Amino acid sequence: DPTPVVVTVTGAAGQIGYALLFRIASGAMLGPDTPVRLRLLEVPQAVQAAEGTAMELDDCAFPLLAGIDVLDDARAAFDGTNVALLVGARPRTAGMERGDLLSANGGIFKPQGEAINAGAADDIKVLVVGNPANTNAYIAAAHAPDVPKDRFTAMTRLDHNRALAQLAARTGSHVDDIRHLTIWGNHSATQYPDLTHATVRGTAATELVDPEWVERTFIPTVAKRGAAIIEARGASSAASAANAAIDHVHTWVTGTRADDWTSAGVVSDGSYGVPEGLVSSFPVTSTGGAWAIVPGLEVDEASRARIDASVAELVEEREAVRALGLV
Ligand code: NAX
Repeated sequence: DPTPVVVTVTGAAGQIGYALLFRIASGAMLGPDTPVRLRLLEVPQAVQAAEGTAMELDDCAFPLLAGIDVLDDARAAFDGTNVALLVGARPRTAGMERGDLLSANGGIFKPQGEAINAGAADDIKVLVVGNPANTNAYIAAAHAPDVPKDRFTAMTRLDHNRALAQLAARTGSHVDDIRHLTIWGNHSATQYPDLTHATVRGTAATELVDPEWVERTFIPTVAKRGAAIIEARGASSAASAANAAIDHVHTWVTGTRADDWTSAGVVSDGSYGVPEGLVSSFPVTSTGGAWAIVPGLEVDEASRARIDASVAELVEEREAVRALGLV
């Protein structure tokens, strides 16, 4: 039997955790031939709830599930980890200043970065879901100097999938007919869902939809979808977020299809004018377990302005965490 892949999920007792763990254990993330060993990391007060989820995982009798540990210690949780899904974060509460939000998350992602640095497996892959995801990934990476920077990623796959769904609905096509959509920048309302390179069944998307729909409907609908879900459901997106996390890691491990790319927050190498070192969303391909930013795309003037605006927000967040001494 192959050695199980160790998958650590933080925030395991939360709502995304509940939607995520069963799919990982069923093989949806790493495939039907890869056994997994789950490590659930929670804060002490939520360990009991995570143990309840572990009981339910046992009760599924998943053939691929090699074992489950529930832990409240980051060092133990990331020891030997191959895939880390950092979901647990401090949410912004009413009236909270950005500095307080970043400080609270620095208090989570700094020690987790250190624990990954200390004990994770050599092939560690990290996906940060917990918000502010890009900057949390930046903080974790900064505290893991021995881990290659390209192993730290932030999730914009949910935004990507939302953009696919909106464009498919508008063009009367199926999501699988669409290629080359991109989410640029921060996983926030400033993100830029870009269809200037997208095709629908081989036809340029820009020939199928009018610019006014793109500006007034497509971009804001994708960027504000999280708020719309909260409004409708009375709770933030959980199953779709978990699904996107599964998609992100699955693509990372198995690769993108030949004629397409996807979107992920990765550490910038300076491409497209995004300052080196920032964790920003780009069009990316995955081959052999490594992401690469798609090179050489033409960026029109309107796209340039939108990318710059979202990247400016990332720069501000980086300055704020520097000023707070978090990196
Ligand atoms: P919940 O509040 O349901 O769960 C969060 C869990 O994290 C809680 O059980 C909490 O005890 C745990 N936690 C807090 N600090 C921890 C620590 N230091 N170590 C381990 N666990 C810790 O939130 P949920 O709805 O599951 O959302 C989780 C995060 O995902 C939030 O930050 C949310 O903003 C973010 N999201 C990110 C998305 C993305 O596309 N990148 C989309 C969905 C979601 O909004």
